[in-house]
Amino acid sequence: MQIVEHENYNSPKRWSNDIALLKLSRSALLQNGVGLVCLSDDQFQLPFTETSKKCWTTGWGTLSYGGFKPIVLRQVDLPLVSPQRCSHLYLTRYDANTMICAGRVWGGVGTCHGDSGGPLVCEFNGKWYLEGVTSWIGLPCGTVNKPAVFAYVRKFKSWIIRKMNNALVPNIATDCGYTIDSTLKSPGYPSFYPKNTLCVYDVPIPCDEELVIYFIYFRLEYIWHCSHDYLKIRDGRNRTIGTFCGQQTGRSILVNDSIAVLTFKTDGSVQFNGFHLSFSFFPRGSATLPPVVSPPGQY
Ligand SMILES: [Ca+2]
Repeated sequence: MQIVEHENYNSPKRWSNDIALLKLSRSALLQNGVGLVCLSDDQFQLPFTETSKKCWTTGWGTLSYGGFKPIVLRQVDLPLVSPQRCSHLYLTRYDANTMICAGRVWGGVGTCHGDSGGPLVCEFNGKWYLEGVTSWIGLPCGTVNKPAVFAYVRKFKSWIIRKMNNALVPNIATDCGYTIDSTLKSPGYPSFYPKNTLCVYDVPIPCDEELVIYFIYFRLEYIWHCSHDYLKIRDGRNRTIGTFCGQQTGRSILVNDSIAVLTFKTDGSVQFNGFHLSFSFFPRGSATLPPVVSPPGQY
């Protein structure tokens, strides 16, 4: 696992930029209790003024100030608190560029010790979006006019995407090709790819979108079951979408998940020119794949 901390954590104020990314060494298994949330989206307006519209936070933190921790995950709905109001309540401690506040005026509910790092999610059009990461709260927790403060995910979106895109560079071998304008070329392309290569590329797929990988050019050594050289495409649930070798130029592959993982492996003999792929993103359910005529060597 890799931890990507924010470079400006605790600056300019205490707990400013209180956010980090975890890159898992393998994909999480999505199942009961483990799911995905959409990254906040600027097309939806945050409900600072709609007191009827609540956002929710969850956590394993203490049930009262200095109290016990729960044995089940707890959740509570909280109205957002406007930046003006939060700035008024917390004065010098509040950093409008990196913090967002939520809580009821009279307190009684909210975050407390042990909840930090948990989510603040809001619903738009029937989907849940991550808008905050639990950071700190005025003590004692749950008192009047002490809203919970969260890392302001919207303000970190470009930072998150930048850090995630850095993950698009291969995470095992070096000299594994590179990306330009949403395309990926095999190492050495258009010349022969090297022998005994293993490259793994992660392609993050935005929420509510699906990915079409188009093989602009594709030529690997062809052998039954692609056991010598291959490009394997898997999704975030570790399901294999396809393992490809031989001549596959013109093929399109659809990935409907949060990430596509591409593994390129070559053996010690017989090289070809490799591949040049392009990545296109479409709203989920809207991509159409052109038919491929008599594809050789795909399993
Ligand atoms: Ca080979």
